[in-house]
Amino acid sequence: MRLTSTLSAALISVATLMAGAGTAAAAACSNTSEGFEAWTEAFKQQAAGQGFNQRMLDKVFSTVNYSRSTISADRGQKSFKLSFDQFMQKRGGQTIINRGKTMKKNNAALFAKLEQRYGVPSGPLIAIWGMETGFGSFLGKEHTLSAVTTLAFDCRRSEFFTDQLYAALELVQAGNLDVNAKGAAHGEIGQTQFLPRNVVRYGADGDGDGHIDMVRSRADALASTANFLRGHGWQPGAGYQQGEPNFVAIQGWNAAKVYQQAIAYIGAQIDAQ
Ligand SMILES: [Ca+2]
Repeated sequence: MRLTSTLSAALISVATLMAGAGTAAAAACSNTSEGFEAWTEAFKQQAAGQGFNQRMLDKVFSTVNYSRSTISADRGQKSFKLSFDQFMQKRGGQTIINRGKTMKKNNAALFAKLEQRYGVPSGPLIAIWGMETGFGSFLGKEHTLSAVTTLAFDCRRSEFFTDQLYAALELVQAGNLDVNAKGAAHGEIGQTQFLPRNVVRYGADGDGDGHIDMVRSRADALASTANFLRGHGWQPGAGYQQGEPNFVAIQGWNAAKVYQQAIAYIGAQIDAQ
């Protein structure tokens, strides 16, 4: 999931934060690493004031460092300008379709259960899983809590990522995020790359062990993805190609048109099996 997909969520989160503001204002954001320690100290106090466990906060922030690679990834973001064919080529669309069919076969019981529970067939779930992380094979190398804290401190989208940081703390406190977990450069978590707030909102315990583990549990990651689509208006039994009702839910996943088209196309190839 890329950031552009969460614009409306960002606006809501900012509004929520503004509504809850008036409490201790966080220390000033910065466009360099200068002041990071002071900012995290102020943030810790603010979070403690909101009821987060002090020992948990101490543990989390003892692992957090300013992430230059996150900032460099953030500054280097480019918009999608590829045609659909170029995009499929670049992302290895045909390989995802081929491997996806095998994944469908090998996880038939799981996908049957997800379709029954959420009304979402395996195709789009497998398309997302394949495109985001190669079916869980590359989750990213950034320390998630450092990435999110760095972007909360950085001025460019400080409010949005401050809300993501609060969501990450909620996940840690609930035992749903390991403090050492690694993921993508903007703090996207696990096999289908959810931002922390989306794990809080849509995270689902697909394997029934009492926790939501987006990193190690494919059942949890895929159940959460199905729940995300359902939460974005998925209608069981309706189509998901462009112009059909469920394409709207796919648009909620990623704002880039070629990405949406790729999910619909790859999904249809897999569902046709
Ligand atoms: Ca679980």
